[in-house]
Amino acid sequence: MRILIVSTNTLPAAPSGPAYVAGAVRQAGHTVEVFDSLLAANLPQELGETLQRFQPDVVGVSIRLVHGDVQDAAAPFGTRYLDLRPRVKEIIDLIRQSSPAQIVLGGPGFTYYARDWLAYLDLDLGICGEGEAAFPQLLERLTADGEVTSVPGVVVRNAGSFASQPFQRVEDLDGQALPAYDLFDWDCYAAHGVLPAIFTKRGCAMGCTFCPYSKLEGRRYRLKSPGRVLAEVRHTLAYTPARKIMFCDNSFNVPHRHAEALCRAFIDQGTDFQWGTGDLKPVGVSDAFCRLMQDAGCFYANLSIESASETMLRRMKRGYTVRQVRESLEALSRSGLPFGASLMFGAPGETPETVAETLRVMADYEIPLGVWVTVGVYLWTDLQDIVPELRQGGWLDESRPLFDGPVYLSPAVTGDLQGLVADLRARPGYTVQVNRADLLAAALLER
Ligand code: B12
Ligand code: SF4
Repeated sequence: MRILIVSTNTLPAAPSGPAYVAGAVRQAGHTVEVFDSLLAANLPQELGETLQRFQPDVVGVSIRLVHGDVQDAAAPFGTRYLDLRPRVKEIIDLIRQSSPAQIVLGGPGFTYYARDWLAYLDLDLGICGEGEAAFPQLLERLTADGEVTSVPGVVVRNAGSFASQPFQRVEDLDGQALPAYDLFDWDCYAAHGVLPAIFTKRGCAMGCTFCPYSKLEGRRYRLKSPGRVLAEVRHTLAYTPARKIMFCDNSFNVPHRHAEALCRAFIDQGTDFQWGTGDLKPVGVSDAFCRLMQDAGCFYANLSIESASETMLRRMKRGYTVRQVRESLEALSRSGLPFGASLMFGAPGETPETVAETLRVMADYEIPLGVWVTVGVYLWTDLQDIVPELRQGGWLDESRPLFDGPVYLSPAVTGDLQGLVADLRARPGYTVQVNRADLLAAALLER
């Protein structure tokens, strides 16, 4: 079959999901092309031309984000909310106008809201969860008898009702196809400041109350071997202009022995590339580990602190203490490694005192690449523990659709949100994103 994979994401990020899925479909014997909306200067024309020329049988549409927030000094609290659903709809409408191909939805943004998406876009087929095995299986069924309802992770919409299968996790990550980064135009990504990204494992043993990932990917780690990660790095860098790659794991350094094994393998093989990670947990970040990362070619790490209040770390079940946050910041500061840090304010239990505790800890350190602060917690799915908790507490109405992107902000910090944001912005190197600032601004006006 002829398969076109379309990435709908229009905020700059590596097309990692589409690349892995494209690789898997190609390995299954199909002819594959990719189209990334991020790079389109004239979306209707370029997508239309691709569809006319390639004549796909199936278009796999990857949905990464549903809601986005971008910096905009003129918007409330300096953050402009983006509802990305109309963009996805525009892409789907363009596909329907130019091609009779079967459309199949997938991606992290689809998994949360599969039924909502199918209804919103008036489509009938999608796959939740990891696509490497399920998407080729679905294509096999489409080629055979069209009976797709037993494919793992499939969601089928038929005359307003839905049938679905639980999704299956890919066990043997080493045995999967390499990400098809060769199909993407990397000079264009470089112009958008986007580096290629690969993942080194799946799973998360932590259980942070605001995050669904230990439930989605499972608490048990599924690790790629160092040899496999190196093969992916080499394959990817063969097609990209920079000698740099990002690891897009949920937490690069957990489990610790895996991160160490990767670094050692990079050193043993004579590192000729640099790598970065947007998610280093403040766990086991010692002088020795920082040195190992540097020797292995690390050019950037973001320490995902989120809070440095003991009360909030416990409440959010982050799995580390303020002491570990401090140890990590100290080791990173001593190492000279360029690093940034991220904080998250406003989860259940947050108060002006817990915010102040966190900021007091942070004030003791210089963070070379700055501190990224997110205010407000998106409520995506019931798989986030705080969602059922907030429903039970009466804060979140059963009937309130999560597809509309509600955001929670602890009432104790809502009172002086203006003051909090102004204080954060005044701190050197701090960047503040207020999630769904439009909602919060409206709620504050109502009071
Ligand atoms: C790494 C990451 C980032 C990095 C990206 C940098 C980089 N180098 O890639 C950074 C830190 C910049 C980032 C930023 C943001 N992120 Co982010 N990020 C992730 C993370 C941890 C991994 C994404 C990834 O690449 N995974 C690896 C790939 C291979 O997996 P995948 O994309 O899921 O693809 C698989 C399946 O989804 C499926 N699939 C994918 N496409 C398709 C297509 C078809 C047809 C099929 C059948 C299947 C399929 O198969 C693939 C292979 O298994 C995810 C959480 C997670 N664990 O997935 C959040 C996640 C994608 N991010 C999220 C968000 C919200 C953001 C931000 C908007 C946060 C913000 N600032 O407000 C920004 C947006 C930035 C942007 N410009 O896009 C959300 C999206 C939620 C949603 N539903 O809208 C996620 C899911 C986390 C969460 N909160 O749950 N992010
Ligand atoms: S926030 Fe990170 S560490 Fe916590 S559960 Fe989610 S993926 Fe795991």
